[in-house]
Amino acid sequence: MTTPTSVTTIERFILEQERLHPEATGDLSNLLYDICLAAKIISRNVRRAGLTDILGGSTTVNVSGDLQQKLDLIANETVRNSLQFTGRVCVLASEEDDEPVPVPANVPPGKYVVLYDPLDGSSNIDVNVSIGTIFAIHRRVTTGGPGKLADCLQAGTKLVAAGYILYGSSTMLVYTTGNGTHGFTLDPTIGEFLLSHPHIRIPEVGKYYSVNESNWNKWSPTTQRVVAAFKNGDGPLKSKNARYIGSLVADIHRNLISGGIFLYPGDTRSAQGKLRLLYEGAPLAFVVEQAGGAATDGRRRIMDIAPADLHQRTPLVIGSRSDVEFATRAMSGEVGAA
Ligand code: FDP
Repeated sequence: MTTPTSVTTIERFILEQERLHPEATGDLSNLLYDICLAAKIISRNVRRAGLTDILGGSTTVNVSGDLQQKLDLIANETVRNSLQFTGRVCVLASEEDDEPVPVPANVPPGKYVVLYDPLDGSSNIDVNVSIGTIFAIHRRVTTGGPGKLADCLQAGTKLVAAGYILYGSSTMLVYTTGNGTHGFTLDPTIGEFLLSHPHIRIPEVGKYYSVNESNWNKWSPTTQRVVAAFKNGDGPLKSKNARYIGSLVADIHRNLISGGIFLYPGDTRSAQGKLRLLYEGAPLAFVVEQAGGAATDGRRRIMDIAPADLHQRTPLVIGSRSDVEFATRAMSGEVGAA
């Protein structure tokens, strides 16, 4: 752990993890460093956002219908430019782009595929509330030439690594390669991510429930009963405190550390809810499961869902295992929630 003369940088940690896999070529380690670089650049821009002319909505609307803000566009390009020239990746897919972006023709396509949400929680940018970047790494499944859509359309169970960067009161990078979930805090004085939260374990039962309750009238009676149970208690289930930032990475991170359940269910506007399976649901499910939590769409484990579409949405129920199991049992009709 960290002492005044010894710190565990993310580089040292990634290298130690790599040594557990003698067959590793180092490409994944280097890809994770590339992501760290993008994280530091985005973090710098976020920290200076009020000072430079990068706040405010731009005129474009992304494929999911959200107003893209300038910082979203900058973050999108920052991740792409940090990853596409190294020969480690064959294709990138971003929540902000309509189609997958193969690496440039003059770059040898690598064996990894990266899907990312460059700046999640964009409605919070202008008001100085925490936002985040989410990333998901798969191994390529097609052969020859640039990466293709099929490389991107893989279930969460195939993920090699996933994580997020939270631009909060400090900047944190939290990730998993399937060997636990680990958190690093950016020390701005030395420009390094330092291991601050090794082996994160989410409490089995959470103290928070996080949901946009203004959607209450748009929910099914079952969803209403589940949320009411978290709010008021239900038999052995104790009532919880509400916390909802409306910035997914921040909501997930708080619940990961303190324990809680986050829900973005389907409603009368969208049966599949709002969040995207490939850029949000699956990578966050991997992180939370590796910390001992759970994630479902109200019926199925998120990690098991085979995607059919790059930008497909999914209802999301994620967090402390016991709470997710309660909600999922109720939503899949096995037991009543109230
Ligand atoms: P935003 O629209 O601000 O980009 O996926 C996008 C997201 O934020 C998530 O970060 C957040 O959890 C959710 O949408 C908030 O949606 P509501 O405003 O409908 O609650």
